[in-house]
Amino acid sequence: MKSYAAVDLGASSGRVMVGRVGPDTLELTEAHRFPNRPVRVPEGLRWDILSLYAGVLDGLRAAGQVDSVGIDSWAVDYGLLDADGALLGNPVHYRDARTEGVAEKVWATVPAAELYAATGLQYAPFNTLYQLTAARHSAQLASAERLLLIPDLLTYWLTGEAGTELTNASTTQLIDPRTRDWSYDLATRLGIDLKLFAPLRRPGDPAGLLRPQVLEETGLTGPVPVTTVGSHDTASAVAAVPATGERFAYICTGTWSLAGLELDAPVLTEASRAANFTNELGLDGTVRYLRNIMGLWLLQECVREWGHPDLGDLLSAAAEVAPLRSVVDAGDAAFLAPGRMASRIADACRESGQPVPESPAEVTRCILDSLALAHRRAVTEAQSLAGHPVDVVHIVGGGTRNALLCQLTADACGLPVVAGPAEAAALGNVLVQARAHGLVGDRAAMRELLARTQPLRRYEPRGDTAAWQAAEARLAP
Ligand code: LFR
Repeated sequence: MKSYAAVDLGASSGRVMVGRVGPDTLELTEAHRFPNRPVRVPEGLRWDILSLYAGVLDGLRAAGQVDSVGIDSWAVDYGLLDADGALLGNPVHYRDARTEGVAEKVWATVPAAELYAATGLQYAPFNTLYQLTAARHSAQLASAERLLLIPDLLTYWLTGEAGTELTNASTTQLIDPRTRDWSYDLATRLGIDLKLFAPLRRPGDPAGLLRPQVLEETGLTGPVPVTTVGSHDTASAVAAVPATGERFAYICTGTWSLAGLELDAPVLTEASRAANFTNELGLDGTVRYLRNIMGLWLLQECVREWGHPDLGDLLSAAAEVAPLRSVVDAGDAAFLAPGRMASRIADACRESGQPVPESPAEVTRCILDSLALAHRRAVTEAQSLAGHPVDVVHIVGGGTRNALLCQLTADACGLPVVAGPAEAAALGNVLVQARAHGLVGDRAAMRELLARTQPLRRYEPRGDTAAWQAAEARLAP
């Protein structure tokens, strides 16, 4: 039996989990959880990266002696280092407004269709490519010698070794998903200096040893290796989908819903671009063919506005509200920025001529119906665009704790939903470390171990697909 520490940073909290792995064992316990509180300063919205790093160190101390450490987090964001290796300022939050209007400038040099054909990445204003373009004339970028994506930055602080992990690098929009290497030509045309990036490394690669100072601060006894995992949290979560066959779709739920398929090769067609599906890279050269849906962010923002009422009560009340009364497009980037979420949702309902949800229960029901509808659209369209039919939808991540959302998703998709595990990203992180150290076999063996050891709940679809079709038609442009 071996123990692995999984550092998993989400948009609203970070955690250090300890995974114990053996031939028939996969147990996860939480060593430490800490808030992730972005801060708005005059220049814009920033991540408090030092507080996150302090949380990681506290977590490693609480975890105790482990055989290895792995780090995953949200994607696209980065820190810049100067020639001395020191961090230049707080990393910019992907919800910051600096990328507004930037994509059009990029497309004037490389048209959107060409960009998609080269990178397979969906349009999202926060793709690293657009962030770097927005920062082009900044003093900070001018003095930067190195760019490290968030998990790579934390790994660098822990070990002193710099690398760029591939699954997360694929979200920069600077990677060619066919060669799984940098898109050199594109970077040159767009004036992006690829020398800023440290060499690519892949899940399973060694990423150095905890530095003596880190050992001292955490009370661990060296050597403790850091192992590269699928450092994009969604890559780790997809690795932990407990599927038993190939014909499955997945929805990674949390702040976002990432809904799609695991494929062997990217889908780079014009139809796929028009549907805004992304081809991010997963474990072992797989492609995460998926769509970003706003996810429980919509609800989190409302709950914040309402002064944090009891979530259980709110969901019970939402379950009593008439279904599909009003729906919004949960894929709409208009919901990306924080603030005034309940009234933005109400506005969207009013503008589309639907009843306006008033009470928190009505707004919550509108959000959950809208998410289930967006899940349905993504799962249906992914299958037809990729020519890859499925029999089951796996929901992993925090949303598995929301039984109403899981049931509505089964109803909307007209397919059984298997929900769990909730801590999928941490489990995928642990399993990739265990595999690198020879404890588990291939991806299928990892999934088989998950299916055997993790509590899962199955939701059968409840008829009435016509109601979902009609709701979908209400949102059609
Ligand atoms: C989920 C996630 C998504 C990515 C978004 C922004 O946590 O990593 O996959 O699109 O955050 O980085």
